[in-house]
Amino acid sequence: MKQWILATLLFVSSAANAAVVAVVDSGVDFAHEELQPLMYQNPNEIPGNLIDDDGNGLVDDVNGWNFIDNYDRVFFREHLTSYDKIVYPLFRVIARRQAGTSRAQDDAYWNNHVMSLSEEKRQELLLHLNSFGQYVHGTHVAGIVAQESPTSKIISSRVFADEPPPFYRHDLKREGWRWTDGLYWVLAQVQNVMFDQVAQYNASIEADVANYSLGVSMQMIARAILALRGNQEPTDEEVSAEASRAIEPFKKRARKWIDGAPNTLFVVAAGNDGTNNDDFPVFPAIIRAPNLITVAATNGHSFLASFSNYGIKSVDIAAPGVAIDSAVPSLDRKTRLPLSGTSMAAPYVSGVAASVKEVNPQLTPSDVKQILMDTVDKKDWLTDKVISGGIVNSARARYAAKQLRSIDVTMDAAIRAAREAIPDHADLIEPAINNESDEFSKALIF
Ligand SMILES: [Ca+2]
Ligand SMILES: [Ca+2]
Repeated sequence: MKQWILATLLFVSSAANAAVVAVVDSGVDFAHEELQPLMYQNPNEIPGNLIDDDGNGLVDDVNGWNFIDNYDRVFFREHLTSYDKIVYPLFRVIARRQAGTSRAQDDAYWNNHVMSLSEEKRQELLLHLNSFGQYVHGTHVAGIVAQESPTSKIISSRVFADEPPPFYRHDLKREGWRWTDGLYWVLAQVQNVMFDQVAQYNASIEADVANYSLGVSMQMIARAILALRGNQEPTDEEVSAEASRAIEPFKKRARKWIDGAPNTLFVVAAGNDGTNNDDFPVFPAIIRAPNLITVAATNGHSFLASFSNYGIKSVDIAAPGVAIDSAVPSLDRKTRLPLSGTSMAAPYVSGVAASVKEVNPQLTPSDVKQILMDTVDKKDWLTDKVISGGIVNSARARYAAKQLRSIDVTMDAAIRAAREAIPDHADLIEPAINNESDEFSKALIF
């Protein structure tokens, strides 16, 4: 009897209108108990028979595709054992330091496990944590989508390898440089072709939302190009001009893959340089399209995260992105960790977008974008930072989407009704402004 009830509940929770969310990232660990129920199943593909049953060119693509290795396996749980268990408690401490909520015992832990190390060991540990952060990245992002949209289906498009390319560990001396910047650079330069394939794939599976918690700072590319030309100490103006020039071919290419998937809403992280994307573009965040929304990160509902990029012409909306708790791969398959970055803000918006689409499947990607933008919690401190001037409000967005199920309701009326019915999000804990700015807290932003 109990089992029967459970089965019924599972059936009910699997919504008829389940939105499909593509997580374009480092691969999702669907073995995690929070993600297992949301795993997408390609209905036209028989798993493991080495035949491309649905004829989309990909053999046995049941839960996604590994675009790096070009096969069906998207996650490698066996790599989990190469990480020291200290990564779990350390990431918790680091997240509280980033959020400005660390406690006395955090400081003690920090001193014992980080500050007591030699400089060399500390750098090794930082690389180890960075590598782990990348390994868990896709799972963490998917977990955030799952929290906002628990009845959606998640498909994993893997575009990162577990190990960074080694030749990017020494180049480009810039404060706060992270190896992921180098990795993104490689991806953007060499594998923009891959992103074409990813977009085609997202379109073929009719993904409603595609989350891109990734990007390349064109500032980095511009500095590298200028350095190659012998200009080692360029001015900001020179960097900005070179970045704007260098991004043109990327934009043209991206336009193709975004226009080629008109039924998918692309949700893109703004980037973690703490700079203005209008001046220093980040790809693909800089792309403007009716079916693309770019997301900055806030600390709770209180202020723009210090690392977050912004741009009144090119960043659409903000969402919480500091110390966000979500699923990570672990032996017990149920562990969560807090991570920070615009990579964590974007999937919050993706999850809200997916739930909006489930509330009203008739909405187009541009409708969903407009609803998200027009139902934000307006904040004075975001007025000159993001186009919508506010933080996504999930309940209000869904309320507006629901109003629009009636054909006599206009978008304006639906937004107005939603604004009247649903109050701004109340932030119960006001995070401290003076968050820790140690090397780890600054570098471990995703
Ligand atoms: Ca196939
Ligand atoms: Ca097959």
